[in-house]
Amino acid sequence: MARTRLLADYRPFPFALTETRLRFDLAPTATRVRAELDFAPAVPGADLVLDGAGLRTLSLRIDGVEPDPAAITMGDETLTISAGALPGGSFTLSTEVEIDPERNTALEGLYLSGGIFCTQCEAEGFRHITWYPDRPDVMAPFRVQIRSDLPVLLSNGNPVAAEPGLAEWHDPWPKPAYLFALVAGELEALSDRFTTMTGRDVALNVWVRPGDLPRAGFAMEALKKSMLWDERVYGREYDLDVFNIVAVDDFNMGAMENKGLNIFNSKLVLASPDTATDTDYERIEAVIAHEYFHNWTGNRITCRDWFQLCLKEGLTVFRDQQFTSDMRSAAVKRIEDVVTLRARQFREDAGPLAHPPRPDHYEEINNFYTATVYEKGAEVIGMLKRLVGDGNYRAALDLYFDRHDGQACTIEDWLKVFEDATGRDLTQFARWYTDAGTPEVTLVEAWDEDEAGGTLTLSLSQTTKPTPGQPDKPPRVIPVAVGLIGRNGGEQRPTELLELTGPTQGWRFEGLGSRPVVSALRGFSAPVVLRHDLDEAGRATLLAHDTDPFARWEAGRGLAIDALIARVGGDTDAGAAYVRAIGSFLDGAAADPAFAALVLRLPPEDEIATLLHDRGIVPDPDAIHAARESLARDLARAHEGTLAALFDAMEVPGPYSPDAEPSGRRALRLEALSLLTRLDGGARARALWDGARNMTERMGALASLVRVGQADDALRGMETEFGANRLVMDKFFAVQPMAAAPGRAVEIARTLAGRPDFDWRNPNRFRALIGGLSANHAAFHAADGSGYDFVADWLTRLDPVNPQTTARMASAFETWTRYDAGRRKHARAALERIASLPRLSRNTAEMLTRLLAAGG
Ligand code: B3K
Ligand code: ZN
Repeated sequence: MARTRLLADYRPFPFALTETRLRFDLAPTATRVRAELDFAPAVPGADLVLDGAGLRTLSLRIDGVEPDPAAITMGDETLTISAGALPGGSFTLSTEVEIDPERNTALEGLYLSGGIFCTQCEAEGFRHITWYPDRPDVMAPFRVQIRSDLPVLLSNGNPVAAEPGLAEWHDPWPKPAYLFALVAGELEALSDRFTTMTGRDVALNVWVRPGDLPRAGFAMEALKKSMLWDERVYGREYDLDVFNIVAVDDFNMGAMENKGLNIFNSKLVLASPDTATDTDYERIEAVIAHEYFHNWTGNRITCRDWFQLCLKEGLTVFRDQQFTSDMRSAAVKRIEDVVTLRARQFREDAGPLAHPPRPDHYEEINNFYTATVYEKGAEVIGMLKRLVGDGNYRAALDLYFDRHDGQACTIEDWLKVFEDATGRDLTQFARWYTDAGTPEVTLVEAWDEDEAGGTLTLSLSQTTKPTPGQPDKPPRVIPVAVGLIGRNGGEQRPTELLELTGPTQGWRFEGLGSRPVVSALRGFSAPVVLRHDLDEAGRATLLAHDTDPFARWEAGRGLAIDALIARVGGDTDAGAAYVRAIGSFLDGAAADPAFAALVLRLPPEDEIATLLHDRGIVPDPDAIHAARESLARDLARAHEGTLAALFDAMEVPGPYSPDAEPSGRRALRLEALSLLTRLDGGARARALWDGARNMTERMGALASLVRVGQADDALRGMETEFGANRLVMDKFFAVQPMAAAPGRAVEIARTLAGRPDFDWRNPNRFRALIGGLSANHAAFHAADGSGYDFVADWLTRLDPVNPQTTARMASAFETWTRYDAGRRKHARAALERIASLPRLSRNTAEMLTRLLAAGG
């Protein structure tokens, strides 16, 4: 049933909640929850509306007395006590309910994961635990009592009592219900301590299942680095006596920032060289940091309502990106972030699910934890920082923390601190938060040799295509960082930030002597599509000489894209300039292997489809796949010797370390391998698999073997060695449908789905296989509709069990309307089949309505 929520409908909660006391008597199928809530009226005469879902209510009292039943109205997920039944002043509401964690397969509220009780309350999960004003602007200190025979009983805040069968926790920092957490089970801790900048001693624990302790050390190190970094860079100190992290196997997303008790998907905690790849290590470090950073940006200062989600998520992503840049290579991190942004957010912005970073309506908020809210939310902050400068950014953040500590805030509050700290008017800038769509910026150059010793005029113009519900897009302020490189490779002008505010503007650069190559959108200074007709020689110059690493990488990317698009269009030999430029680049590749690995990687097929669609061409997934494969082969053939030498030279001797330097070498080695496999049929990959000394080498080798259909032995070996390790087996389920030849991938996925260890109720396993297939562009978009059908069948099956993960994965279909009529027919049929499910969840229903609306 649709229930549209509107930003415009926001009203403050008419009561203050001064304390929340909870008591849990844990039992797998019948947990009792007693709640005592101390309310003080803020608006006289208001009814008290509480949220609740799936609760068996045993009692409800106001100051110890049962109210007249006539004063209580039950709604869909609400309970209203009419004002007349409430005392005029403060009162305590006590309730007792029973809930069933074992049958909670949706993994929202209190549930069991492999015998461990755990919770997930963001966004609206707390209402599955007890009657409560489940909205982020109602904040209270919590006292929690847990009764259970299980040995470890955790909640938020500081422990105040622990005896066999009972634990009590007190969280003094007022928080909304979405930050509540409880964990109970047989767990072991890796423990450490941290002394904060003012000398407070904090106990740190990473809780895992017995047996997993040896894989918890990296997460602990990442936590300590994050705590130190936030003190050093943002002046933010931790504020409780303990900080607990718990790893669980069944989790709908990556992790959750509950106050003092972060709960993590085990794949983002557990790591050892033989089970986790370099990429896993980097993600673990980033997500541990992200959740920790939420303690200030999210918890101490939270969101007034869920429309403001990017207030905490955009800022916290921005902070975790800064952290990773500091811990590793800033250039590499920036390029990786742009690759992800284009693959996920630009794709979202260009399709039926487009929405602004701050949406103004939704049916189901869980559908808005998106690339736009997170990653574009972070880009918007990056632009703000670029526009006001680093010093002003820091001053604005200091003001934000001072002014809003303990509050539930809005994007307007956020922009106001920047206006107050810098004196800058951010009215136009605010459009980045309210307007959906990716602006297209066109750069046109005019060169006049004779004027003022050689003058270059750059004219920039912007347009943004309509998005659902937003036909008109007024111009935004777009910071475009530009530098000029001489034809001989030297930098002629350092980076300058051009602020495009109107539809079209021009800038003049005089006294240049000879015509330079324009290096535009340096550092990816704004999340826009830049159209800049740079010729092949210009791009090659930038790839060879640009001082800005992003622009350098982008120049190589541009050459690759031109080659791929020409090949898709039938010019099968296109790309000589690209192949040549990569040849020169490879000579110096060993100097920065991580960067070189990114330069060597061809754009993903889905991105090529997006680019074709942007140019008004209907993408043919088979032709795109063929073009990408042929270009990879030509590249390998042209540089076989160099690539083979790099493959050998980039071997990392000695014990494994996940640090940036050795990871970069392995990344380059595996890029070289992936190209060489196109020539040697898998010989090198097999040898690497046989001699692999860590999971990074194994997975690199395995992906190459799967691609050429030579992976049977390796896959058997993987099962024998790692059959009992869930996280490694997730990789087994993911790599096959993802890397297999498109013609075989659906059949491979079907076979995998028939295995007894395809535990599809586990979100990681489901995402591995179903997400793996949807990530294989030409297989998912198979002309006969088999890819769509496979994914739709599984979404149909998962929806009654876990709506949140189903709805999330339905976004695989977000590009369906850009393909040909035959494919569109299959996709529509698949989507309509899901939509016709008798009891479709609100989550999935909303996604399908939006997806199908795009088909006209
Ligand atoms: N805040 C959580 C995400 C909650 C998702 C709810 N559907 C994790 C994070 O962004 O840190
Ligand atoms: Zn977050």
